[in-house]
Amino acid sequence: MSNSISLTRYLVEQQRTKGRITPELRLLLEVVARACKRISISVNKGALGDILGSADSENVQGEVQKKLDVIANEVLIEANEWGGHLAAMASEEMDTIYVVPNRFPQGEYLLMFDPLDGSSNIDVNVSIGTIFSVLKKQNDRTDAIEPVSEQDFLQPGNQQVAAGYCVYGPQTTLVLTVGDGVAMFTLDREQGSWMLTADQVRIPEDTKEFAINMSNMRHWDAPVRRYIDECLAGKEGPRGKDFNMRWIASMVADVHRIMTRGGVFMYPWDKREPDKPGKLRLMYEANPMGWLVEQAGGAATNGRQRILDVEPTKLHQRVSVILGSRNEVERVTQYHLEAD
Ligand code: AHM
Ligand code: MG
Repeated sequence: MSNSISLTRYLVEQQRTKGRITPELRLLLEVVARACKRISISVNKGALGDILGSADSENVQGEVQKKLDVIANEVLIEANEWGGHLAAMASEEMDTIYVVPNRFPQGEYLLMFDPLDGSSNIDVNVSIGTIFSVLKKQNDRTDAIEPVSEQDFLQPGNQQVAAGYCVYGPQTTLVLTVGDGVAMFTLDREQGSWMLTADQVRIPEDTKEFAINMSNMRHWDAPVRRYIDECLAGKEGPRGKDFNMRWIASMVADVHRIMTRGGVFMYPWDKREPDKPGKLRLMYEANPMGWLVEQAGGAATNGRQRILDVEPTKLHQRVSVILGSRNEVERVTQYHLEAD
C-alpha cells in the first residue's frame, strides 16, 4: 500500500494494466466519487448549510425523506446524467428509474444508489454514507428502439461490474470493488483528492462482535434468536467466548467497521412485516455490500442463499441480510437451513 496512489491512478491501472474496467466505467466511477465528495461537503456543513431536518416528502417506501436524502439524490443524478456512460439510474429515493435525458448521449451502464444511508443519523452527527452498484445493460440495446426499462436493472448481484460505498464519518472514506479485491480511499480535504489508504482488504474469518438491532428480538425467527442467544451466553455458553455488540443504525458505518476489524451484521426478516423479506433493499444496499464483503473474503446470505444469487423481481425489493466474517455467516445460515 502506498499513500501516494490516487483513485484516478488506481482506476487507470485497473483499466490499462489489469483490463478489469472499460474507459467508460473508469470515468463513471470518477464521477460517482466526485459526487460523493460534494455530498461530503454538504454533510460537513451540517446546521450551517440548511441541510438538516425533514424535506416534507416521502419516498417510495413510505419513509419521510430528510433534506439530505433529497440533496444527495440530486447531486448523484446531476453529476452522472451528462457523462455519456449511463443509460439510466435508480435510487432508494425515486419510485421509478431515471432514464438519461435525450439531450445527453446514452451509455451502456446502469447505476443504482442509496444516496444517503443511515438517514436517522443525519441530524445527530453520526456516521452516514452513500452506497452504489453498477450493472451493464444486458445485450447492449443502446441503439435499439426499445428504451431502457426497469427490466434492464433486474439482474442478480453477481452481475455487478463495480460496487462501493462512501462513509461520511470522522474521515470520509470511499470503499470500492471492481472485482479485484476491495480498496479504500481516504478523502484528502486539502488536496481535494481520494488517496488509496488500504488495498486488498481482508475481513477476519472469525469474530467476537455482532451487529443487530436488539430491540427487534421478540420479532425474530428461531435461527436468528438461537445465534444471538448463543453469543449472549458468552464464555459459559456453547460458543465458549464472550461477544461484543455494536449497532450504529447506518449500514455503511456498520459494514465499514466489519471491513476494518471483522464482525457480523444482520438485518433479518422479522414478524413485524411477515410479507416482506426484510428491511434492507436488495439492489442498492445488499448487493453492493454483499459483493464488497465477498471480495474481502467474507460472506453474505439471506439466511438460506447467497445474496448475490437472489434473482430480483422488483427494483425496490427487500431482502434479509446476514454478512461479514465468513465463519459466523456460515453458522447463521446453517441454523436457518437446519430449521427448514
Ligand atoms: P435508510 O437507507 O433509509 O437510511 O435505512 C437503512 C438503514 C440501514 O443503514 C441501517 O442498518 C438500518 O436502516 C437501521 O434500521 P433500524 O433503525 O431499524 O435499526
Ligand atoms: Mg439505506
